Amino acid sequence: MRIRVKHRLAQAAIVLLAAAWALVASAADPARPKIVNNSLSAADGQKLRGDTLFLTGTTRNNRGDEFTLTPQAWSENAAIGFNIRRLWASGGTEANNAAKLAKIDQCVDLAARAGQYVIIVYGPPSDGPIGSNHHKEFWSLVAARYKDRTHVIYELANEPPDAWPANAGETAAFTGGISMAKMVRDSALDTPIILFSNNQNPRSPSYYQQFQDGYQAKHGVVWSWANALVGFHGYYLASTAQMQAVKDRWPCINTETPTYYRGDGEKTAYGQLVYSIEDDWDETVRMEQLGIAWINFDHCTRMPYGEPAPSPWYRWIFRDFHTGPFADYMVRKNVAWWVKGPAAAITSPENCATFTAPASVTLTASATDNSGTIAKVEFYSGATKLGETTAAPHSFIWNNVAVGSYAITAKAVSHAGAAYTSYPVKITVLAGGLAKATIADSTAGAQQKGNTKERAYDGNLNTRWANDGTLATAWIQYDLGSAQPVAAVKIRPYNGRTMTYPIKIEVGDGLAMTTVWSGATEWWEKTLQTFDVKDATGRYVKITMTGNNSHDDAWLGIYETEIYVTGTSPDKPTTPLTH
Ligand SMILES: [Ca+2]
Ligand SMILES: [Ca+2]
Repeated sequence: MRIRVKHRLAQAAIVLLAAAWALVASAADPARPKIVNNSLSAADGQKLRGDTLFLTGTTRNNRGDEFTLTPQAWSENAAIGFNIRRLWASGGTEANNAAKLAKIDQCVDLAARAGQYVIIVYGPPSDGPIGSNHHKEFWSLVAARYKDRTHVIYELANEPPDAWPANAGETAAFTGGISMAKMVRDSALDTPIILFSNNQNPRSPSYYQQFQDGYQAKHGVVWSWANALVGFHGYYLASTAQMQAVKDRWPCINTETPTYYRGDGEKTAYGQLVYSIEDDWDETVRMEQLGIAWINFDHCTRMPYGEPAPSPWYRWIFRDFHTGPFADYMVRKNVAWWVKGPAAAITSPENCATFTAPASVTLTASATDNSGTIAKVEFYSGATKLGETTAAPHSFIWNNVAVGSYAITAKAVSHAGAAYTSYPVKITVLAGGLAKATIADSTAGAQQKGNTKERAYDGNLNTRWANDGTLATAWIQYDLGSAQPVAAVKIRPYNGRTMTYPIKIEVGDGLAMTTVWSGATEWWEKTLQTFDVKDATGRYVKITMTGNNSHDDAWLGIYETEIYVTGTSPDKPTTPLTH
């Protein structure tokens, strides 16, 4: 008897300890988020912004699902300025909902310790529409469990089949969702609920009106939007006007922001064809401009510019594939939000711009300061200060620039003395008197069917020569018809937006070739890159490209090539090379 009592006391102590521990963790939870301007903000007023972690059944993190259960996964992005993670809690074996609870508990605690909010999302259910079987079971286990955790948000269903535009009968399809929403709301009165995240775009306001009307008809109470939001994704075909129309009427959040490449048929890592929409290819920027909270679909990691990343999806958040790192890009778009203190971006000239000596280059920069005011912007070429401005627009004319290559930066300094140096814009100043040579013929190590070598010099920036997908080193050799004094080479490299790779340029008679430039291509594909090669005379110009660690390496190629020669005549005849 006494032993049993002791045992019971011990059990009670354990329960009390567990309860006390939970209470401590709960006390550290960030305060409830709030709906501000029809979107969701943290208690401190900052818009919710973040990315996604996966609990199970996917390797999308690229660091393994187990990474999600580490403190680092929840803390590292606070440095970026993120304040939320979306936790993908379905996937794997959906039947094991109960087995996931311990992991979700852990994530909820890790989020709180990192000062982060967490969205728990389920879906898509594989066993039917909203509210069926495993889906219903999941929320019956989860809804009440975290109701007192003030940093937790529930997203009822990710892209449920019945929320796809192609599916007709939306009213009928809401039946399960209307029941589920009631169950979750009754179990967690104060927890923000994100309704069914529509794929593609926010649906018409009538879609949500149908939900609201159906909810009231079935349950006899009005659905409250005081702590509920419309969820949507924006992969394609969504317009800013559509999003604005929804936001005007309902609280909303974008729970999957994709990255749009420009409208050139580029495919994402998911194999989706994406389109340029209003030439605003970065969904994040649009969300910022509309004042809508957003969650990137992938896990984002702070990446120093130019550092090889596990996948392009790690990179995107921190760099614009065309115009430098994400930070500078957002400053240019005037939607920077995470930089505490000054920030700056060179807005002109564009990266890889080319000038003719003696050049007069107008340098212009955007500068912002989220926590103070800008005292001055200093312009630099490398470590050399060129000049400074104290008032916007921050513009400075750099005169008499000699032949050479320059890395230009703008350094914003706040009145508090804090400073931020922009990502460099690289420009080239070529000697005067150069003429574009005619490329008469070419040979290549390999070529892909349809992307033949002639396309590398057909005058079209958007047609290309491609390697054959197997040869590790890609090379192409241009024949100028006769020996020419080669002074500079311009190319628009393929894949320049996603990687940089070694390149070698040689000039010679086809047998004896002299290396006139070697180094790495710029991370740039928007325009031609200029290589001010060591002047050398020869009939042939050979470009060799070596891939890095991407599987795309063997498809390296060149969209367009321009070879520039000086006006002087070749000093000796060259024996034609027979192929
Ligand atoms: Ca071309
Ligand atoms: Ca040169």
